[in-house]
Amino acid sequence: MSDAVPTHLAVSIIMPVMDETVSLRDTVEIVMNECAPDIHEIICVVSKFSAKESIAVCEELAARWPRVVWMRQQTKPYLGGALQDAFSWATGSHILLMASDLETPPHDAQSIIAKAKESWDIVATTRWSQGGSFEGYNPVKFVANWLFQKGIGLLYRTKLTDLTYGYRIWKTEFLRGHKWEELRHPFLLECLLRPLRMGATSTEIPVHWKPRIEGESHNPFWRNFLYFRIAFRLRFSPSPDPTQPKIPEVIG
Ligand SMILES: Nc1nc2c(ncn2[C@@H]2O[C@H](COP(=O)(O)OP(=O)(O)OP(=O)(O)O)[C@@H](O)[C@H]2O)c(=O)[nH]1
Ligand SMILES: [Mg+2]
Repeated sequence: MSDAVPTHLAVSIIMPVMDETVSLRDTVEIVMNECAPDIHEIICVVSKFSAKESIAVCEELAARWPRVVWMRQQTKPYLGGALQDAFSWATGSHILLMASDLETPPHDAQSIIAKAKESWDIVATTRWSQGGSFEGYNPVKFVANWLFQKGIGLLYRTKLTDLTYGYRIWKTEFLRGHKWEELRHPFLLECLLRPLRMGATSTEIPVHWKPRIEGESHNPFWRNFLYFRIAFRLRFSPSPDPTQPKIPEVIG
């Protein structure tokens, strides 16, 4: 770790948007109020299926912060496709991924960025340890999620405890040069596992998860089983770079 803590980062915040309005506006207002000096840009990624009310809010926010907030339509399909596109558009030194449905509590962005200044390659968040928690989470999903985190965490020998939660920051270089495979929600796992396989250092901070207050999830429960596919495929495929350890010796 480097000793010198930088005063400011240049963070590209990526927010995928489908049917959020109030939640999207709250999210952007909170991060602009609390993290503005570290924000290089906020990219609102919309799809051709995004609600016109949501697109109107993106336009309103872009007009309010013209050199910071911008909106662009994804070219690849689904959530994973939107994120693959946005990762390639981002020009900041760091990429912070968060949702626009308030399920990634925006007041925590400040602590995530502060932690990233300590020079970690990845700062993830966790609902599962150190005081992280859930409120109103489906009980079946809760148990399934716990089992998945424990199992896949062991398989990858990582100390990170919430591998599927899409609220984290990376040094941008760790999201470059990958041949991404997942187009749907399992991309949230793939974009963590591939950098870890490159040897990225990582840590996590606890957050409290609350369900969205508007719009709906775009991930039906049965599709969560698809997370296993990328987890196993990556674990047992050859390391991308033979000079890098397949599984980092020490993580976090
Ligand atoms: N641009 C774009 N945004 C999406 C797409 N799918 C989901 N999103 C947005 O991405 C964020 C996360 O999606 P959700 O469907 O809520 O997924 P989640 O909360 O991670 O998953 P669950 O807990 O399984 O519901 C939300 O703000 C969605 O509006 C998509 O295909 N394109
Ligand atoms: Mg959500």
